[in-house]
Amino acid sequence: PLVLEPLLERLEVLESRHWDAEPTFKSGAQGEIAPINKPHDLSAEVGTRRDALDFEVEEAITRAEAIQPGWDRLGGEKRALLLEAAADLFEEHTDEFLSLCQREAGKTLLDAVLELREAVDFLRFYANEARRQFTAPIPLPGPTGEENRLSLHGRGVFACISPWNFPLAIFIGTPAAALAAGNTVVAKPAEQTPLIAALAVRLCHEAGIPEEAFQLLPGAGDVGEFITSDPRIAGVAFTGSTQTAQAINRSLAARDGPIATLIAETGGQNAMVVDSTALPEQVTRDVVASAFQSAGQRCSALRVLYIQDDVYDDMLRMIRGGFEALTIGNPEHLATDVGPVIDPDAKSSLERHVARRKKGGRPVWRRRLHRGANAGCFVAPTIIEMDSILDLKRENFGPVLHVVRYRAADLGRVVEDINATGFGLTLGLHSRNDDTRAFVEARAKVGNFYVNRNQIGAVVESQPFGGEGLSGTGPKAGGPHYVARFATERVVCIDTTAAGGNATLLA
Ligand code: UN1
Repeated sequence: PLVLEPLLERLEVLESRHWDAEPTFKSGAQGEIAPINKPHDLSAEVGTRRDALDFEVEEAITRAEAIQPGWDRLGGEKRALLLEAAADLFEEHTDEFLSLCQREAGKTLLDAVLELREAVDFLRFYANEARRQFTAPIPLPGPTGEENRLSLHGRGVFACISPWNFPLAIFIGTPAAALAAGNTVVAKPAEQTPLIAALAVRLCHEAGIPEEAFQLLPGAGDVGEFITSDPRIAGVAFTGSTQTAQAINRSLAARDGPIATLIAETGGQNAMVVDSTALPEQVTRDVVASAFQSAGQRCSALRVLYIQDDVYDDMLRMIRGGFEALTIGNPEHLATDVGPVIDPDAKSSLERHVARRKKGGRPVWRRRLHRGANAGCFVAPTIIEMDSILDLKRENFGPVLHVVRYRAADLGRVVEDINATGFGLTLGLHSRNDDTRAFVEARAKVGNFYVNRNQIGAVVESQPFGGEGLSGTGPKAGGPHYVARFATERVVCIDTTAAGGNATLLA
């Protein structure tokens, strides 16, 4: 159980610890060292990152390829036990993970706790999937004298490339699925958050997963490009922007070698529709959480809120009340609701977006930032009125909510416009009318549809997560089909008659 007082004391002790991230396979060469600073205080160094050099990437893939057949032959049960041992170690190191979530990624304590929970859930869920789908072959029908069975196996070496917004949960989630399926993994964490990834990999090795089977390759986009251009990579699991996923897809297509699998979970332009039957207090709570928790830095986060015109003014007034009550500041303080965005680039891109919208002349509400906010990457939470979701040309990954007024008779158009963005990740609906729910549910092209609740925080196994179209390839992380997508299928057909099939035919 999480007991707050001793935990806060431990976090204080860990405040001065310096961390580092290096490639698992080290050549002894001197690579460049980059500092990792707190997003909320750019003058405070949390640790350092040493990027993988090209020949270290090549050697890592060689080692991962050499051990992969043995890892596959180990079978689902043994791989499950190792992943579960890693989950246990993650829980034992709760304080270190929470400290790194806060200091390296700028997460609030609430978000840090949820992050670790999700990481552990992924490890345990995929361990069970290894047991369920990778232990005994599935018998298939056939005539008497013939035995047919289908089994699942690893494809080879998987590259797992993960984002900074879930530096632990997604960093460990895709490798856990790939490993469960009998692949070995080279993992490149986001350049902003390699330290928590390095701790995760170290604990996996301590749990008994061989070093060659799961290797860390820190670095920026160039390291990722070098990894995915290697023809020995059998598959890529990527979470991040739609543009990067498209670039990886092109790079995989351009290689000579096996036709690689791409599993991508990308951006969104997520909407919520609130009609006149919705309960205002509930809407307020869920809108504020969906748009501003995690400083809006979730691909599931709410970006465009449609409110029916009859209730528009009252509903917006209440939402603005909830918005004004948010505490913005240092994520290491217990009272903080909204911390920083990840880095100066993220901040300036959001500021440019808000400035352009302000020029448009429609109302814009912004929270005032705390004293000292300039030392870090803080973006004032913002609400902007506009006319349609189609006015947005791209995803704005931060604490910015757009609000649109609609008439009940136009609900069909609203859903069409949301679909027309081409993204299809999350959609929220607040309505007490079952016909409205059925209408929207039947038309919305999204991966995750949430009714009368917030639209973030999908739980492993209960709400498998992932979108369609510009939002990703599927299948859903934390769902029953995910691990199988990392695998290849093999069918064995045995003639069990004494003489063999051909002899029978010839007789
Ligand atoms: C992401 O933000 O990259 O449901 C995906 C949620 C999370 C989203 C993860 N599972 O909020």
